[in-house]
Amino acid sequence: MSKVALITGITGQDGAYLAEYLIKKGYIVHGIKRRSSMFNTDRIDHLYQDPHVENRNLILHYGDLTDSLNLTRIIGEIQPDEIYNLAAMSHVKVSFDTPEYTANADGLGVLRILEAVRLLNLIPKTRIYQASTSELYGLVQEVPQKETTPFYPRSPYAVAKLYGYWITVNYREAYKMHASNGILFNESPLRGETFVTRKVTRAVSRIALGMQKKVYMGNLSSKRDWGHAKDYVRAMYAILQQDEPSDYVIATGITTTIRDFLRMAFAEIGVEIIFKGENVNEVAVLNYIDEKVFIERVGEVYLDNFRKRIGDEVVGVDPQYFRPTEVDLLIGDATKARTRLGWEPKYDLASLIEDMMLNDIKLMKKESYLKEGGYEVLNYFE
Ligand code: G4F
Repeated sequence: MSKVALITGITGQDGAYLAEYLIKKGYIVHGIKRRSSMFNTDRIDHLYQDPHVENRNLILHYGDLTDSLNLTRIIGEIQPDEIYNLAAMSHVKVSFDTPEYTANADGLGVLRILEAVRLLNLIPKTRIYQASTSELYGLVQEVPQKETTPFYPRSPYAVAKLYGYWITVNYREAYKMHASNGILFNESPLRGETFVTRKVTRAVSRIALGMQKKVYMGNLSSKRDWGHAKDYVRAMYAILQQDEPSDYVIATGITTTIRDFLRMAFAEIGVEIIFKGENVNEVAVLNYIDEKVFIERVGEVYLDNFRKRIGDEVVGVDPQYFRPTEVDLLIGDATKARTRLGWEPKYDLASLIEDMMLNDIKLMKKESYLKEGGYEVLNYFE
């Protein structure tokens, strides 16, 4: 008999990679997606099966973490062996604009799932993974951050996730549930376009192809520990296969500034940028092109136009992207996951950026065919 998994947030970055991973392992995967007037299943379209197909291994349900009746009905109907709660309002900056919704979905949503499992008498059967986050460490109290590092959340998002973390621990202790937290630090080519890594790889690709002149960023000095979501979903699965539930940090142990991420993304296409100025007046200028690498990664037809841009500003700072309270430094210590789960990441930051850039150059080329030529100053990114 195949095992049954339920993934909330299946249409997100981690949900898509996890669904693919579990299907390959022979699971029947159920996913909850929110109703939208637009299609929102791009990331899992390659896994989609028509409802008329027999013995489907991917089944989607409409639902929302703010609707306990809906969650309880779905969990009751499918009786999952494993629940991965990945759904959330996950944008830190947006959480300052929508704090109440964020608290409801990211905090109380976790409680709704735990209570549904308890009330349906599924505790002996169902194991629960809660997607906790490195943002819990916020104003960091220890470097690097591990499972025992005290939390200090710095956004409505992180405060809501703090509730999610502790209610998971509480239900584990109170009701002997197999419920665990993964405290993750991760990115990928499937990352939403408004998160910083994807915003950068999209913008660098567009600048290389002549579709955009410049990108405006927020705080260039904050540091993040970025790993590949493909590696991280393996850890989620491993956490639920342990005999005992527990909480784990999943991270690479390397931290990098946003400024250096920009340098590395440009370097991926053979371009050197130089940063000048300070604070809101900081800019990055195109300094040098390694034409062989540019031709290989982007294409010869784009080189002449790009050459003319040496000396141009390609990065600027716009304070609208600053956060009322910032998380300056995140760097995780995943020793517990490495020793207990045997988890090791396959990607480092360079190979993550390479994967993201290759993907975005391909995507943006497709997009540019749909537009007329010429530069546009576009700044519709978050
Ligand atoms: O990419 P970010 O928006 O991600 P953040 O805030 O670290 O949170 C993300 O990762 C967490 C896991 O580690 C998740 F829990 C969370 O749900 C979310 O997925 O911002 C990263 C850093 C911040 O310091 C931000 O101020 O980049 C800085 N930044 C600088 N310029 C920018 C920009 N962030 C965004 N989104 N856009 C900018 O232009």
